[in-house]
Parts: sequence; C-alpha cells; structure tokens
Amino acid sequence: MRAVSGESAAARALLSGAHRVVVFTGAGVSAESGVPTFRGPGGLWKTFRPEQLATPKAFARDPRLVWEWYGWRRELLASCRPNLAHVALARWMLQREGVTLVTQNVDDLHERAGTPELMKLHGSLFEDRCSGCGRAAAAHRRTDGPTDRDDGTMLPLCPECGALLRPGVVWFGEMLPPDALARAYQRAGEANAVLVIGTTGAVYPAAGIVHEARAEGAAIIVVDPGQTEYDAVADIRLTGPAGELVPPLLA
Ligand code: BJW
Ligand code: ZN
Repeated sequence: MRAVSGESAAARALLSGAHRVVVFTGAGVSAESGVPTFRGPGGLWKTFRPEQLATPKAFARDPRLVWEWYGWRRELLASCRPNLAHVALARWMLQREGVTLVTQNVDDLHERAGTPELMKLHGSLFEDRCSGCGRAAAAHRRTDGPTDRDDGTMLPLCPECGALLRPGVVWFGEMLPPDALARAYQRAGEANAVLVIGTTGAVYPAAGIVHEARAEGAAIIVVDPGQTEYDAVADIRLTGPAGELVPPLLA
C-alpha cells in the first residue's frame, strides 16, 4: 500500500469533518475486480460500438447480438469479486451516518460487498425488463423461454405479454429511473463533500450530480488513475487505483 500523501490526509480530514457525503462511483471502482471499464484502455467501447449494442434501436435491430453481449458480461461478473474499495466503502457506510452511495455501475459488486444503501442510476445487469409492457423480471437464464425466431435462437419472452425481455439497464437515449435520479440530485445539493471514484464524468444526466453538489458549495474529491471531466473542479485529486487509495482514505 502507498504511503499516505499530504493530499490523501487532507481528503481524509475533509471527509471525516463532513456531515453529509455523497460517494459517486463509476466503472473504475470495479476495474481491479476484473470488470472492464467503458472508455479507458481495454474499455468496452474500444471493442464494441455503443450504438450497436447499448441503444433501444440496436436491440430492435438485433436482439440476439445484444443478448450475447450482456450474457458474456453476466458470465464475466460471476467470476469477479468485490475489491478493497467496494469493501472499504461498505464498512465506512455501516460505521457512520450521512453517506449516500450513488453508482452508475450495472454490476453487483457494491451490493456483494455489503453496502447498506445504494442508488443505482443505470440499472442492473442482473435484472431483465420487458421491451413491450415494461414490467421488471428476474434475470432469465439464457436457455429459458420459447424460441421466437426462425433461426432457433432462444430469446427470453415476457411471461405477461409475450414481447421480448431485454436487459434491465439504461441505454443511450433512455430515461434514468426518475426517483433515484431525483434523490441523487437532492442528496448532492445537500452534501458537504463528494467523493468521486472511477468515472470519466462524461455521461449525463448522472455526471451532473457532481456539478450540482459543487454549485451548492460541496468540496469535490476525485480518485482516479486517469483524466476525468471533473479534474478542473476537484478540490483534491488523488491519482491512482481505487483499491489502493480508497481504503486508507476511509480507515
Ligand atoms: C479507475 C481504475 C481504478 C480505471 N480505480 N479508477 C448532456 C450533454 C451531452 C450529452 C447528453 C447530455 N445529456 C444527455 C446526453 C446524452 C447521453 C450522454 O450523456 N452522452 C454522452 C456520452 C455524450 N445520455 C443519455 O443518453 C442518457 N439518457 C438521457 O439523457 O435520456 C434523456 C431522455 C429524456 C426524456 C425521455 C427519454 C430520454 C442515458 C445514459 C445511459 C448510459 N448507459 C451506460 C450503459 C449502461 C448499460 C451497460 O453497461 O451496458 O452506462 S453508458 C456507460 O457509461 C455506462 C456507465 O455507467 C456510463 C459511465 O461510464 P463510467 O462509469 O464513467 O466509465 P468510464 O469507462 O467512462 O470511466 C472509467 C474511469 O475509471 C476512467 O476515468 C478511468 O481512468 C478510471 N479507472 N481503472 C479507479 N483501478
Ligand atoms: Zn411484457
């Protein structure tokens, strides 16, 4: 583990003195668990084009391709474990009051680390939703359901209306869950400090939470090994991997 730097000590002091803290996480917090990020080196968007996979139009065009991609990501997650950053955050939240954890991640690693309360803004890889009637459904097994295509591909169908089930995540051009988004913005507006971990801050409206908090006077701490959209507004910037930098920050 790295020695605690002056910046890290300042961030620690700031967090322990803050009554209300919002922690805002992105794909980078799960990187050391083996989950690929989206935009960095080796990121998912380097290999796959989002417009081919993460939009309602893409699903309408080729649901099998989209399901294959999400099936691959579900399987990958099954072999991943929460890392030291997920665990430190969960313990910290159990020990003190006034912390809200908002994540853009669709993995389940914050939950598996024992996080007591979590706002998920982009849905979950482990839920399905009906593309017709919108009902939520537990994640199907890939072999469930009748076949609906001439090529024999098994695709999951809604038990209520018969339309195709789709992954329960938020795609480009879709609305975020309105209640979770409104609560996240509200908590951000009330926060004394925001701890941003592992996100480029490029995807809106989620990314705006940090700017909302800053406009209302919160201090911004960024933990990330790379450049982010928040670097210009951060009060403290800790450069490095979350699994190394987050535990000493919250100890
Ligand atoms: C480490 C590390 C280590 C590495 N430790 N760190 C305003 C301006 C411009 C555009 C828009 C705007 N408002 C809306 C838009 C359009 C669009 C958008 O934002 N586009 C931009 C990309 C330009 N937004 C939308 O379409 C949203 N919907 C919407 O606006 O609806 C409007 C509407 C209104 C009324 C009716 C209907 C609609 C929806 C956005 C949904 C995004 N979904 C995704 C996919 C989810 C499903 C899936 O996973 O397949 O969510 S996109 C993808 O990006 C995913 C992520 O949650 C999200 C954010 O990515 P994140 O977490 O920041 O990852 P990376 O890879 O970018 O960054 C990783 C970071 O980790 C890096 O900084 C690394 O350095 C770091 N890192 N290792 C710590 N060890
Ligand atoms: Zn349905």
